[in-house]
Amino acid sequence: MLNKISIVGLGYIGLPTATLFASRKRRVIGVDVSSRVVDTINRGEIHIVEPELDILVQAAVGAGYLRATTRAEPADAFVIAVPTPLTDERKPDLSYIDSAIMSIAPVLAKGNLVVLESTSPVGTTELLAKRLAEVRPDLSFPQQAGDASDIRIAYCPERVLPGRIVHELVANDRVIGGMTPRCSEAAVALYRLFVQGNCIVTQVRTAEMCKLAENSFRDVNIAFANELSMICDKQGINVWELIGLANRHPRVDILEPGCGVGGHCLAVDPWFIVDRAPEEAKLIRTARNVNDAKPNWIVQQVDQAIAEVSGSGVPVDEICIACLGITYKADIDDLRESPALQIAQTLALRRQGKVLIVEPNFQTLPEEIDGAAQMTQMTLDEAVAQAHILVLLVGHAEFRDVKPELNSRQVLIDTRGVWKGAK
Ligand code: SAJ
Repeated sequence: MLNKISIVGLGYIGLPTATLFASRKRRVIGVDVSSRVVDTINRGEIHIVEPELDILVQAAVGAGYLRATTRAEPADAFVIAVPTPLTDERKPDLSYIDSAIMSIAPVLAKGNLVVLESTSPVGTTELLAKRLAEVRPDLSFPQQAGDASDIRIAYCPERVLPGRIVHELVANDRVIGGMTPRCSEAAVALYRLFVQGNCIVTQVRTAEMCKLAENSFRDVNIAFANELSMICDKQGINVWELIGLANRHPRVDILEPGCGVGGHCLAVDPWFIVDRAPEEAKLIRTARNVNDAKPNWIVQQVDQAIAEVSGSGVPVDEICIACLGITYKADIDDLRESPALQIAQTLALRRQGKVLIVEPNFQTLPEEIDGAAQMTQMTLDEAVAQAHILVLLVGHAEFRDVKPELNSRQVLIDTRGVWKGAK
């Protein structure tokens, strides 16, 4: 029976997931530690930016299927979708999962299903089951009772792309890793309520590793492209032309170099594999280090451009640098772990007042990044008119098709190859 579903963690994944269960006319209790988030949702509004989500939340709350609260309540199924960040030592921080588990433990009842969605190191779901068994000795769990357990437990990662979350939650295949076959069955029944993709059953650890492998695969391939870009720069080769030619091979698909890897996924998840297999995860660790070193390499490129411009007679302290784009990837307004922002802030802190920001996805710069480093936001045309050096950091649509006319004394550093082919 899946009449009442509780989603613990109402962020980028939990809230869309809650609205999709609500759209299937299930009573959904959204649980979040933030009363601001809870109050926003109960007003039928949203606290994150994601296309279509505001309409879904308004409909779900308006129809009485979705209600948010800060305290867990009994339900037939619980989905844990809380953050799993890294500590400063690049270790997985599982404290949010532990808090979420402790919040639902008192309301668990025989026959309930608990699904962990948060991206987690391999073995986390079994730890979760162990913790629940410790605090609820009156209930039996899969590690003790196998298929006859009172509580069913599974791991089910999400693989949605920010900006397309609602569509991909419905359309993408889901990997379902139950701790026992009956745990998997229960989890498949839950996701079949809205998933139109395939629900593929596997072992719980395989499901945990699948998510990490997907993102590590992408991070390693981006690192290859970034390393290639630094090699080609040294050897006077246009890396964009090179990649275009190499990708004409029917079985080669080199990804795009950039100014680094941002977001709360690729920059984080591979470290979960490294943490559990430090000796074996050599390539995965190296790829992370290559991608994390790219922003500094871009700053060095800017330093070379400053020397070039000052050599043409412009006093160094008058040299103006325009950073085009500061979000973590194109056409979104998300700054999480953004290498472009890291570069802009590094330059601004070193060149007080001489760094311009062109960021079409923000009307005004968020205060947490504006005051400290004296960055001035303006339009692309204004920046082109004033800047001696233009650094294209993010391939926003606003930049992609129209390469601005630069004069012979201006220097362009295009870290995304956006204007390689523009007219
Ligand atoms: N990037 C490059 N070159 C590329 C592709 C990406 O430099 O060729 C950079 C982007 O600029 C960005 C970063 O990598 O800074 C990550 O971009 P992304 O396109 O991988 O997107 P994310 O991180 O928002 O989403 C990823 C997706 N994972 C995969 O594509 C394997 C998404 O499906 C996951 O659900 C998401 O991580 C997640 O939540 O884990």
